[in-house]
Amino acid sequence: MNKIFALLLVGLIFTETAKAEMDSLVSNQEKGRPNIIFIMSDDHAYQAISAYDDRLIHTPNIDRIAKSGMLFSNACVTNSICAPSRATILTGKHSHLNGKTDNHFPFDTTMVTFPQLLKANGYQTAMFGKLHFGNNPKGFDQFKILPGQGAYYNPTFITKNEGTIEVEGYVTDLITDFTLDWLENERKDEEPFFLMYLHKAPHREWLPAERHIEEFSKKTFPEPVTLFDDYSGRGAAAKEAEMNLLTHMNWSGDSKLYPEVMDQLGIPDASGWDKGAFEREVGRMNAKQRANWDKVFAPMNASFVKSYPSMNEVDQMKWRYQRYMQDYLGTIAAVDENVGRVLDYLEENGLMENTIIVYTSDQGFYLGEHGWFDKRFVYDESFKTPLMISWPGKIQPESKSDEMVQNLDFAQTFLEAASIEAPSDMQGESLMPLLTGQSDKWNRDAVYYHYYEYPSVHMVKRHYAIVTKEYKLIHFYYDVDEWELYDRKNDPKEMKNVYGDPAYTTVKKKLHGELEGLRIKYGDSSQISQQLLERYLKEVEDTHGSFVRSYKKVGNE
Ligand code: SGN
Ligand code: CA
Repeated sequence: MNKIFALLLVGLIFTETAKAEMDSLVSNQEKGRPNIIFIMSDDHAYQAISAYDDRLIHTPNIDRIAKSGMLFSNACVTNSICAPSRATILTGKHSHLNGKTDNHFPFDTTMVTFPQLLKANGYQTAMFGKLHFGNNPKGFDQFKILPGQGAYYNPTFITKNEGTIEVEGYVTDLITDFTLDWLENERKDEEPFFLMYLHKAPHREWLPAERHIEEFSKKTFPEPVTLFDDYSGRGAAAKEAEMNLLTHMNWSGDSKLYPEVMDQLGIPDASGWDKGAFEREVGRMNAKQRANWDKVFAPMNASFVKSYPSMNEVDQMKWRYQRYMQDYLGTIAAVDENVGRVLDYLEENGLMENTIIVYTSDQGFYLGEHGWFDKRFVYDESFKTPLMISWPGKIQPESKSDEMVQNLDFAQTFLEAASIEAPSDMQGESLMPLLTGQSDKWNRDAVYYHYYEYPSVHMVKRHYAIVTKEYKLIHFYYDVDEWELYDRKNDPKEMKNVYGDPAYTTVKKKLHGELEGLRIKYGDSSQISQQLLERYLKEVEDTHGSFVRSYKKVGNE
């Protein structure tokens, strides 16, 4: 009798515990609480992902996300620069409202970010990699982030629990090691998780991992048709930007000539930080890393010394394009391999089932189009950004969307996926209808853009714009007052400003009206732009005086 009673009791306790555990798992699923992994690289152009375009590089692992989910061909940002893009992602607000208009000011930590809301609602949260906010992320149980831009070799990390640490190795591998370590050792099965896995690569100065240097140094890449763009047909902004491969790229820092080779050839340090950029990055290597570097770059420098005297500008431009692509794409090889490590881990540990996986970049990037590198402009290569999202069972594999979605939309998308009500002042749209095949519930046909960081490195003028699938209307302001209009269908390379073309009078009028409508909708105005400009000039005057002194003119927005 006693025995039977004991058995019954054990059975009851077991059932109750198991039931409680089941309940919590079931309730997670019932509440539709998926895990979310947000993978973002820094400056990763969609032209350098084979799911979009396989002419430059194969990225089989990143492509796995597109194959099992949805690929967006018209995803874009609200402000094409690093920290502002991240602030928009985390707050779900345009730059003029979240305050992070440029890379100079630290992020306002009183802003509500969606990870804080996820955490408050039972999500485990972790961030590894590049944030670039000038302060630590809020709402994260765990983080290891790079200070500022971070370094490629033997980088320093700011950590939540161990202070600042310096770690031997290659940044893309290390960020992944931290991520996998957290998934394996800190994550608890009972609660859903939100993970931000944020690569520094392929940001300038584009240092590939040791294992990829030689392989990529031997490749030759197809040139974009606009490599030798002379910017005729557009206004002052394109002509005056300082991001041309021939005239504004650093010889040593970017193209990897040794500083002493610049001296030997009499090439001046025109940017003032050319040789310093090389020392800052290559100078961090340990003896073994440096030996692997020199194995490839010593012969490259020696052959350049021989060929340079007979190179004309066209030859130099072609050489610099190839060098740029070899290094930029070399860094992406490591990103792709490491994304593969994470996807393999999820598959092997049964974590694919209820997990949303996003791959994106903080903005697009020029890979020689218009003769440029860098970003900032609302022109397509930097305005658009790669985006693919998988969620087994919810998102149709190999699906595609050409809707105008923005980095502004992530916060509300993730909150909806987690069944959490979004704060009413967030300005995006949840992508859930698009992801789940209910595109009739999606009715956005135009997006708003505003770039602020000027005067600054690369000298891309302040501008705001409306973009639809068919057209792009842009206003460059401050030290110019110029409008540009592009016909995206008939001029996809954006070589001809048709603002003054009478054939577009009706289109122009309609777009002006819609642009004003968007500015009202999102709460932007000339007065706000003026205040932000004054705040910027005051700050920049203190820290970057030389930029402002030659450009200080009255605003004319
Ligand atoms: C650095 C780069 C620039 C780049 C900005 C912003 N120069 O200043 O080319 O535009 O970062 O990049 S570097 O020689 O110092 O690398 S962002 O991704 O952080 O916005
Ligand atoms: Ca960036």
